[in-house]
Amino acid sequence: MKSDAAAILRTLRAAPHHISFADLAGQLHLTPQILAREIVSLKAAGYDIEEHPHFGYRFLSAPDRLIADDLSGMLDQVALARNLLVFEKTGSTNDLAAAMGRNGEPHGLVIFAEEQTAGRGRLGRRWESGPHQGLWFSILLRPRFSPTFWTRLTTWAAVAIAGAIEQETACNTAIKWPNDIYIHGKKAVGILIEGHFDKSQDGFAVLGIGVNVNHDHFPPEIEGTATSLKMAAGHSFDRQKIAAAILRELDALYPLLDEGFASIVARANERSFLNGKWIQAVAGELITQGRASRLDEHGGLVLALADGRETTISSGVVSLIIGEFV
Ligand code: BT5
Repeated sequence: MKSDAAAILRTLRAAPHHISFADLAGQLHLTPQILAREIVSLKAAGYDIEEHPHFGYRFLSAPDRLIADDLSGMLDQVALARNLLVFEKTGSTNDLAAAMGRNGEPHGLVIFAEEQTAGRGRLGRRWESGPHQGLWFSILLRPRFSPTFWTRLTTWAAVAIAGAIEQETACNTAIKWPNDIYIHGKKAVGILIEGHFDKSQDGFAVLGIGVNVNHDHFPPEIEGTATSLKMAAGHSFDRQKIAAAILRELDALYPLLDEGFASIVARANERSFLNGKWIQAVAGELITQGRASRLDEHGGLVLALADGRETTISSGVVSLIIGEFV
């Protein structure tokens, strides 16, 4: 897509009503011939643009494809999405972003793939990322703050993504510590943060995000635990709009990672799926059982143990304990 087309889309999307041919051409400094030609190409690419004989143009819908220029056009001023790429198919977007990070790519690279053949979760677990149904993307971050605070990234990401999804879908979202977003008790989003440190250069982090958007069903292994925005809301969504909302919210909350993290933790506590529930956390060899009470100021999960003591876990795989606590 050329920049004229991206500018036309940006203006049409932002217009509350129809916009006349003359106004659109004037605002974008396009000749009538170029404007007419670009509109024809956009329609041929699957954009639904109404042409009213008196009122002019109105944006109706985008094709169900991620288009880098269009998405970038929706993210003006979003530093986190400085450079945005879309691949039709790749192994894992986290691997692509890491490879570009090792080559010195600066902060704010976003890589989407319409399909991942080796999408992964934590501990090498598989992440189901079929074509054109979800948002599978990774963001390259070069935080300016000390790596000791990098553990904050998961809480920041979860709060921003949960908030953006709630705004766009009107579905209630809950954060299942540390890295899942649940809707109606099932997982709709997974987050995977990987830190990369190399003696020869500053370190960087890759934030991987998987959002189930328009799935109608899932493979048998996860059908009991996974959901999509469509399954939760009862209708499908424009994936680009959801992606843009998530990137905007991540960008807006990014400064709070450094100063103001307490407000992110407060939001995470408000949305916590686990608070008040009996859980078992497994971190390497260590297994801890207790009642999740809150997130602490670093985003760690505070557990009340059966003997009355408290302990905090900073990472791990958490499952609910159903039935009596022992
Ligand atoms: C996660 O891991 O939830 C992190 C997932 C991150 C995926 C993104 S997509 C873009 C980027 N590129 C990548 O390669 N990864 C990131 P974890 O907490 O370990 O959860 C994994 C578990 O979730 C699996 O073992 C399944 O049980 C379940 N699962 C797999 N695919 C799922 C899906 N699409 N929706 C819901 N649950 C799923």
